[in-house]
Formats: sequence, C-alpha cells, structure tokens
Amino acid sequence: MKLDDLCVNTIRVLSAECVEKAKSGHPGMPMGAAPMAYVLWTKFLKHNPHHPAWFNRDRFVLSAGHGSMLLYSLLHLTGYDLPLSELFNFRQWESKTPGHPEYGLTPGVETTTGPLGQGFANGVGMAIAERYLAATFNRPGYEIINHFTYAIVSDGDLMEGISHEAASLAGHLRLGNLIYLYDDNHISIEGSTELAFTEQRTARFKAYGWHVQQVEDGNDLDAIEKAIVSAQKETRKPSFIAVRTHIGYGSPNKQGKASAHGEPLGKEELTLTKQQLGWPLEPEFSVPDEALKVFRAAVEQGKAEEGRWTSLFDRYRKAFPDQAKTLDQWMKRELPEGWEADLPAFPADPKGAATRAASGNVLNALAKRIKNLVGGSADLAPSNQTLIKGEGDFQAEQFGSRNFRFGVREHGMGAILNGMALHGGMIPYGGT
Ligand SMILES: Cc1ncc(C[n+]2csc(CCOP(=O)(O)OP(=O)(O)O)c2C)c(N)n1
Repeated sequence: MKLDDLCVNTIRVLSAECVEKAKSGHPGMPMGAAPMAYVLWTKFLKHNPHHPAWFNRDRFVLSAGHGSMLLYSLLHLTGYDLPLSELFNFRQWESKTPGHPEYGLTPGVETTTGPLGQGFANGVGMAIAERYLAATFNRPGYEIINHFTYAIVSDGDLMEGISHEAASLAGHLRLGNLIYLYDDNHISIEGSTELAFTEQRTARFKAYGWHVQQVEDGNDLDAIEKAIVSAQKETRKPSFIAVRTHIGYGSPNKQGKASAHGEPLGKEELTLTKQQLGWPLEPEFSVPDEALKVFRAAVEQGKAEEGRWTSLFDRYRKAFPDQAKTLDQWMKRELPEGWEADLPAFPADPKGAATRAASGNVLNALAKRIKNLVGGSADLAPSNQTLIKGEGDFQAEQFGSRNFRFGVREHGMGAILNGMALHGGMIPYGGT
C-alpha cells in the first residue's frame, strides 16, 4: 500500500474501530473525509501539538461535530496529549473524547461543535479576529499575526440557516484567510440529500462572493492539495472547496448509504471493510509505524514554526515595545490598568434613563480604555446604541476598525462573536 493510502486508511480504520468499541457514534463521515483531513493536517495546518495554545496557529474547526472521531484520530496521530487510551474511551462519561468535540476539555479542540452550522459561523468569527489583530499589530517586515482558519463542513452545516448568514457576511468582508472544505457526500440522516437539499451549493457560495473550487474525487490527494494551495493564494475572498466524497468509504455494504452515518458498522462489516481496504484484521487499533511517523512530523514542525514566530515576536518587541505590550496583554486576556476609571454613575432619579442609553454610555466609557472591546449590532445600532464613538466600521480592507455591521443576521452574529472570543485577543460584544 502506498504510504499516503496507509495514512488515510489509518484514520478510517481507527475511527471506525473506536465507534465500534463504543457501540455508538458516526463512522461514515471520518471514513469519507479522511483524505482531505490527511492532506490538510499533514501538508498545511500550522500548529504545535505540544503547545495547542500557540497564538498564531491556524485554527481548525470540525463543524460537522458528529464526525468527532475524525478529529480525535487526527489529534492523537499528530501528537496531541490524547493517548490511544482516551480514544478507547470514546463516548464514555468523563473521557476526553465525548460524542461531539467540546472546547476546554480536549487539547486541540478549538470550539464545541455538534449543533450543525455553529462551527461554520464560529470559524468566520475566528477569521475576523485574525484580520482585526493583523491590521492592528502587523508592521512591514513583522507579520506576527497571519494564520488561516480552516473548517470541514457538511451537508447539514450548509442546510442550517446560521451558515447562510455567516457565509454571506464572510463574503462581504472578503475574508481571504478562511478556507472551508465541504464534505460533499450527498447523504444525511434520512437518506440522500435529494430529499431536501438540491440547490447548487457552489453557485450559492459564488454568489456570496467566495472563491469556489470543486474536487471531483475525494480520494484524489493531489487535487485536494492543489485546491488548498490556490485557496491560500486567493487573499481577497474566503474559499469554499467542494470535495465529492463517499460516506463510509471502504465499507462494501454501507459506503454511500445513510446507514454509514450514525451507527457502528457492525463487527462483520468492519471486518469486510478492513479486507476491502487491504488492512490487517488483527491487531485491532493498529497504527502502522510508517504512518505514525508521517503524522508525528507535526511535533517537530510545530515546534520549529512556533520557534520562528517567537523569535520574530522578540524582534517585534524591541522595535515596537508599546504594541507588543498591548498584544501580550490581549493574548493573556488581561484588562488594562484603570479600565473601569471612566465608568459613569447613574444616580437614582424618578424618571430613570433608558437602559439602551445607559448601556451605550457604559460601553463607550469602557471602549476608551479597553481597545480590544469591539462589536456591533444586527442592524439596530441607532436604537440599541452599540457603536463606539469616533471609531470606524470594520469592513473589507478596513480590518483595524472596531464597529461591526453584522447586518440583519442575529443568529450568525451570536456564533461569530463566540468565534472571535474563542480565537483570543478580542473582547467582542453584540446587541440586538
Ligand atoms: C442543528 C442540528 N440539527 C440537527 C442535528 C442532528 N444531526 C446530526 S448529524 C445530522 C445530519 C448530518 O448530515 P451531514 O451533515 O450530511 O453529515 P453526514 O451524514 O455526511 O455525516 C443531523 C440532522 C444536529 N447535530 N444539529
């Protein structure tokens, strides 16, 4: 077996075996999306498995959170603190491998996903945070903030309205640092997407202003790689790469069927799958050394990447001490000294003040001192007083401005704000 195929099949079989052991879970999505995940995680993703919180890492969101075994396999294989023993505990109480990925519980999980569409919009928030921080802190020769946000999104993600709102705003803002891979497998729980989801997805994303590509064969690693390279080159549009995959790839009787979606393959079918993929039946949970070596290269690469960044940041610190101090503070989620000094007091008076007016006053008093307090409203700013006075609008090519115009997209706004907060470096707010 070619080394690349060995690596991809390692993800497939390990994921299916852990679902089988748990007697519940979703094997199909990891098996179909394994090739794109392999290419992304071994050839592109900038991350440090031994220091998952490195600030300038690429962010990766598995928006289709039910496919969590895909993420856990990747985290384990690339060297995060997620040993095989945790994978054996998949879906067990108090394990680090719950049915859907949970932020704060498992190293390397950037956001909690499972409610379809949320991760899609969280990723847009992460990309916004990156653009804001880059515009605020980067200086010629000192690109200290410059990472991508990637996600794998599914049919369910694209059906949910929240992703429509977030996609529309991402296109408007020209978030060129956002790259989404669409697991285009034509299947959801009830069966074929023909039942309820027949619009042209690629045309829809083009209309949103995204850079759209299609990979016809989800097992074509070169085509996936080329598509990601050209997505990275398109810096003025978010990228949508529709990758035609097959749910449950490798399973002779379940591939391409809804039955591969949300239940274990079954002992017999797992055996047949291993045979079809040319995988040894024993031992279970085997990770071939050659494959592990490919994945674990991430540890040294990550260390080197972060090392280069740290020395750049050290030089930045010398050249721009004030900015560096501020960024340090923002990264640590600390508030500046005296942040509360200008807070207004509202003496009791019989008539009272409108709460939105009081809110606007407080917000502006805080915003004067807390420069990473940013946000806006879903088209209601004149009424709910969410604008920061004297600041411009955050728009494409004006990424350093603090007033956000979310448009009439409340649901998207909520998840985008969460993504900005999760990214770190910003204190976002939103009003409706
Ligand atoms: C907001 C929301 N609604 C419903 C569900 C339940 N659910 C989980 S997966 C799924 C369908 C998934 O289809 P798809 O996204 O195409 O995933 P695949 O079948 O390819 O694994 C549904 C409806 C959910 N997780 N989130």
